[in-house]
Amino acid sequence: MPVRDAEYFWPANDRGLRVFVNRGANGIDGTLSTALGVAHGNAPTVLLTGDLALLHDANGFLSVPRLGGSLTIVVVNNAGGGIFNHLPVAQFDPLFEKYWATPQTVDFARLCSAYGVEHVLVDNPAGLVALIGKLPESGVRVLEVRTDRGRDAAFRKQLFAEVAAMQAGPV
Ligand SMILES: Cc1ncc(C[n+]2csc(CCOP(=O)(O)OP(=O)(O)O)c2C)c(N)n1
Ligand SMILES: [Mg+2]
Repeated sequence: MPVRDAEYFWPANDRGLRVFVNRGANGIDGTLSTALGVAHGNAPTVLLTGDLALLHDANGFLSVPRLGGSLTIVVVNNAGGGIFNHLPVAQFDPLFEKYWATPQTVDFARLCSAYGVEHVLVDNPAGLVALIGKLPESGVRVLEVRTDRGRDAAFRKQLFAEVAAMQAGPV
């Protein structure tokens, strides 16, 4: 969902940021490696990613020592695939949780430590804004933001319903 949320909710601006998305055939594979490639030799770069997408390419961290530049990874950790909460099958628990949401309980602090990468657990919006407000010139760090898949999906539905109601109103 992070790429979709950016598409839905990021207001237009004139900051001149360059945006890359790793779509391909919709694969979540290779996301970290792509971001490291984008960051290499370029301006300080931010990767906004889900937890499963990051884990799918965890060994991408092996190329961190060769990175020329900086990458800040913001991982929205909702402990599984939140995108699937938007499918009709989401009503069918416990099969939904096991086979679609695919929950995981990886300790990202320890995963990062294994690769020698800095990790920060960010527990409030202001903290996140402060940490990405000034990007480092070199190195890789992971900023972990924990969220709740079910609550996120319900909140998106509420926002979309409000927008639809505004559009349906008198012009
Ligand atoms: C290689 C590959 N395997 C499986 C999928 C199916 N798939 C699409 S999104 C997704 C889960 C993404 O989870 P996460 O990165 O945690 O993001 P969230 O939906 O929670 O925001 C999966 C498994 C895929 N797109 N590519
Ligand atoms: Mg997720």
